[in-house]
Order: sequence, then structure tokens, then C-alpha cells
Amino acid sequence: MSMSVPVHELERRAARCRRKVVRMVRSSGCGHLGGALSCIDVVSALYFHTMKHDPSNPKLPTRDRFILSAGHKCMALYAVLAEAGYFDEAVLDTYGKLNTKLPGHPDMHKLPGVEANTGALGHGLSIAVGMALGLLLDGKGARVFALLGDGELPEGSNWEAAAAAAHHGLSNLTAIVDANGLQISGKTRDVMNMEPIGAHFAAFGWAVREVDGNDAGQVVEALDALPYQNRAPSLIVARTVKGKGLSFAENNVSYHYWKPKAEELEQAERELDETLKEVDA
Ligand SMILES: Cc1ncc(C[n+]2csc(CCOP(=O)(O)OP(=O)(O)O)c2C)c(N)n1
Ligand SMILES: [Mg+2]
Repeated sequence: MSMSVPVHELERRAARCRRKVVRMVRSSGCGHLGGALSCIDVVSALYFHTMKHDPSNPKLPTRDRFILSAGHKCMALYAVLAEAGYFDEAVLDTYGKLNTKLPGHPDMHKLPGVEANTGALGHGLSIAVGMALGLLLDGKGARVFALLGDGELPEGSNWEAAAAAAHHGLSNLTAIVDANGLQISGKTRDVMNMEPIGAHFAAFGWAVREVDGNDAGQVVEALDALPYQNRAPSLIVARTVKGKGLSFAENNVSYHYWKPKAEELEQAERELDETLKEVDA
């Protein structure tokens, strides 16, 4: 069921989800922090405002599908699924451990609500295109949302998928690029520049919008306006900050993967507890 919550409530949920990310890191000792925190406002807007889904029936045939192509950002997905009620919050403390439902990259066979196994970058958009085409043929009206990292755009498979999506007129497909400007080893523009991202997709026949992806109001507006064009797939370039919400991690490439010392972990918890108080006030 689409939950359609107002913007302030979305900000509150995203803050709760950021806090859950740090809870997972406390339990396991490490995790892909930066990318989870940059995309979490978008993922929570999708699950709490836009998508039709039912936490008590994850296989609902008419549900909208979410594909986290950049699978390493999965702490964002796990936090949102827990917040939505797909599983008990205590399961967050098993993150990254042996036999967990929440491995370091998402596994559809372990956790209900996960639609595809991802982590090898560059495959999610192709999966999403196949799903969107199938759903369109079925006439069920379900939509597909794929979240990509900006650092995975150099993978050529994305551009085969982009061409196929436009060719088949997949207006039920939306790709969102978490454009935080960083990837594992540095700035995306230094490692492999894929700017201007929007213009590249537009040239393939996509209808494009660009927003501040950490601004819940802007994200909701862009999601509410979908699809942007008849018989064309839509792209949202979400300009975000890697590590968003933690002062020391923002825009800092060293926090791609985080293995915190005790003090830094405590600081993170303090900062996010403070943010929670502010959004609750
Ligand atoms: C095919 C493939 N190559 C390399 C990696 C290693 N890797 C994991 S995360 C990452 C960076 C991805 O950058 P981006 O998509 O921008 O995500 P962000 O770091 O911003 O979360 C890389 C190269 C991978 N997971 N898959
Ligand atoms: Mg990135």
C-alpha cells in the first residue's frame, strides 16, 4: 500500500533510518556507510510516499518493485524495510553476520522485500528493464524503480539497458542516480567522468529531472510528477552528499566503508540522536 506520508514525516523516518544504519555498524563493526547515507532520503521517499507495497505481503503481484542496483548501499534498504515493518528491528543487529538475512550485499532469497541480488555493479538497470517490460505486458499497472550509484554508470550494461528501456517505451520504469560525486576511490569525475548524466540518458530517449536528493520536498515533487513523458522511461538525477547526516563523513571518500573506533561510533550516535530530537520537536 502506498503510505503517502507528508514531507515532515518523511524527514523523521529518514532520520530514524540513518540511526538504524549506525545501529547496524555498531553490531557488525563495519559497513558501507557513505553511500547508504547519501541515498536514504530517496529510498525512504519511495517506500513511505510513492511505492505501492505491503510489508505483510512482500510478494503482492501488483506491488511496485525497487531494485537497489548499487547493492553496497544496502544498509539504507535494510533500514527502510525495518522501518516499514518488513521484519523485526532486532534483526538489524545480525547485519553482516554468518547466516544473517542482512548480508553485506542484498540477497532476495534471504530477506523478503528484496527484489534482486545486487552488489556486482552495473546489473540493476538491466534487471529493472526486464521487470518493467514484463509488468507492462501483464497490464498490472505496477512500476519499477531502480537506484544506481553515479560510480557504476561507466558499466556498459547500463547503456544497453537505457537503450532497451527507451525502445520499449517503458513509462513504468524510473531510474534514480544517487549522484554523490564520489565512488570507492575518489571523485567520479576523476575516476571516470559520466557527466552530464541527465543529458546522456536524454540522448538515449529518457525524460529527465534533476533534484537535490537529500531534500525530501524536492524528491517527493519529482516522484509525484512521474512519468515525465508518455511511452518513455524516466530518470531522476538525485544530487546528494555522500555520508549525509554525519558531520565527519559528509563528502569524505574515506567513509565509503566504515570500520569505526569506539569514539567515532559514539559521536555518530550522539549526532543522529540529536537530529532525531530536532525532527521530533
Ligand atoms: C562490477 C563491480 N566493480 C567494482 C565493484 C567495487 N565497488 C564497490 S562500491 C564501488 C563504488 C561505487 O560507486 P557509486 O556507485 O558512486 O556508489 P557510492 O560509493 O557513491 O555509494 C565499487 C567500485 C563492484 N561492487 N562491482
Ligand atoms: Mg557515488
